[in-house]
Amino acid sequence: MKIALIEPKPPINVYFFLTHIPLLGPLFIGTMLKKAGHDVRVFKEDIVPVYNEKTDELHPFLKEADAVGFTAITHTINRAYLIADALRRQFPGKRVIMGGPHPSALPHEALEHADQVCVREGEYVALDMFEGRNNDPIVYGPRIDIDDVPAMDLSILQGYQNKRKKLKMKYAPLLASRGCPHNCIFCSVTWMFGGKYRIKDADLVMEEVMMRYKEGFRKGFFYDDNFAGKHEKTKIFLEKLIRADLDFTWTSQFSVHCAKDKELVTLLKRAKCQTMFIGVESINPDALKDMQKCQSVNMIRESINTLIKAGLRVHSMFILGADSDTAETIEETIKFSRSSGSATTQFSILFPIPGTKLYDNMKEQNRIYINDWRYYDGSHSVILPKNISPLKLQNKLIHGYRYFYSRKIIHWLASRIGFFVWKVLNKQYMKYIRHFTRKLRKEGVVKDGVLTLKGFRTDALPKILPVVTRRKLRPQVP
Ligand code: B12
Repeated sequence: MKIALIEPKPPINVYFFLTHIPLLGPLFIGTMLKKAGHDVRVFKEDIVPVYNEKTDELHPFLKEADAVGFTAITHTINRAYLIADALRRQFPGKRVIMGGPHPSALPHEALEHADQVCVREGEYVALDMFEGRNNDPIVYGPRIDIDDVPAMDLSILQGYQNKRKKLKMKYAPLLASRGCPHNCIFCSVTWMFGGKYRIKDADLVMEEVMMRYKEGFRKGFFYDDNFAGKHEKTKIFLEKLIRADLDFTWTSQFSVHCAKDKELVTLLKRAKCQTMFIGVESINPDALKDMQKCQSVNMIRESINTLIKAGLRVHSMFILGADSDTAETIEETIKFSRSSGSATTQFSILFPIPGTKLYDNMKEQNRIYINDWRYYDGSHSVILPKNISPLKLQNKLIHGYRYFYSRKIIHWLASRIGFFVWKVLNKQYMKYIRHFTRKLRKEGVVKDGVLTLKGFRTDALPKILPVVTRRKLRPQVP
């Protein structure tokens, strides 16, 4: 069979510098389908576009394919639906299968654009779905044994090498674990992969690192949500990596807890871990509690210090706009981002990912005021924050980046250009939240910068942002 697997491009890409990092779902599933004898091609739309909506033209391989699979997060799901609809319109009867975080959380929504939806992990069910042995509309993927997953075959990823066989992707995609023992209210990982942390056999991970190294990669990105979830097992892998003595630096995500283990920190440095992505989220203790982060402000401060002293680069990630956040606490968090000594930083506005506790809470409290999935990327305010107006929160995000990246001229320039482009692309959105905030203030929903949500009906708000007019924008306040 000819099978195309697609990762749609995001609508507004603020992560342009990381766009060549593919989601691994299509690569894992594609590798298994290829091993079963199918002609599989993975299209990451940032690298190879598959659909031109102006001409309604699909990529030739999609026209020939017997089945087309999509992976999508919430931010990219609208594009997945657009391409799937075009496919089904032009080629009725072509099998369309969806999977990934968003279809897993809202399978019935995805089924309006696909024949089948895979909920959660796909490795054990994808072959039966594509080969037509399992025709259930919603297929629930069981938790897999992570050692069963073969090393990714990158040759199926279209355009990852250019014509001179040079790598277009800078970072080798790698994965050493699945699942996360924590359950932060904004994150869908524990819901998707479970609270039991599964770590891959160190020899298998090492084999994959060597494979990528031989392909020419000199940098790697471990997609793990918590690279050192089981310290002792992680140490076994790190020792193997140190013994191999490769010219290979790498990056991954860690929790602040890892810094308590000095031996682990030393091994990370010796194994050429370069940048550690740390989920700091906030230095407002109440906001940490709101988000169910099991970490204290002291722990955050000490951990970052330890890691920097050990010579590791820290990329700290913050979330602004938890219920206990005010303009003042957000400002403190922003100030901390710089004083912490982090090399780079990332600010996100708290937003409700379908499938998470936060999403359920916000729906129940009727606080979602933008339903258009394209804005669910952490750079837009889509829920009513409690102690700050939406506009102020949005401006804090922009201010945070400007503040952090104002020390080096090159960073200063990049952040100014970045936000200029962002603002141009988001002109309508900014107009909307400006108007919306004014309206909230006028109606008394915002008093002295604080929201009083009693009696406020967000369901009266327009569903699709770009087509709203000022007249239609008015929220109804009884
Ligand atoms: C690497 C990564 C990134 C990379 C870029 C990846 C990319 N190309 O988009 C970077 C760092 C740039 C990034 C950025 C962002 N990310 Co991110 N990221 C991840 C991370 C850590 C790994 C993704 C991955 O490959 N996972 C491993 C694979 C195996 O899992 P999987 O994709 O779910 O696939 C399995 C199943 O879903 C299923 N499946 C998947 N596709 C298909 C298709 C078919 C046909 C079938 C049958 C099955 C199937 O089978 C697969 C194997 O079991 C995940 C967390 C996670 N652990 O998944 C977050 C995650 C995907 N990111 C997330 C988010 C929100 C973002 C951002 C919006 C940033 C933010 N502010 O938080 C941006 C947006 C990026 C963009 N595309 O515009 C959320 C998405 C949730 C959602 N519903 O939207 C996740 C889940 C983390 C979370 N907090 O919950 N991210």
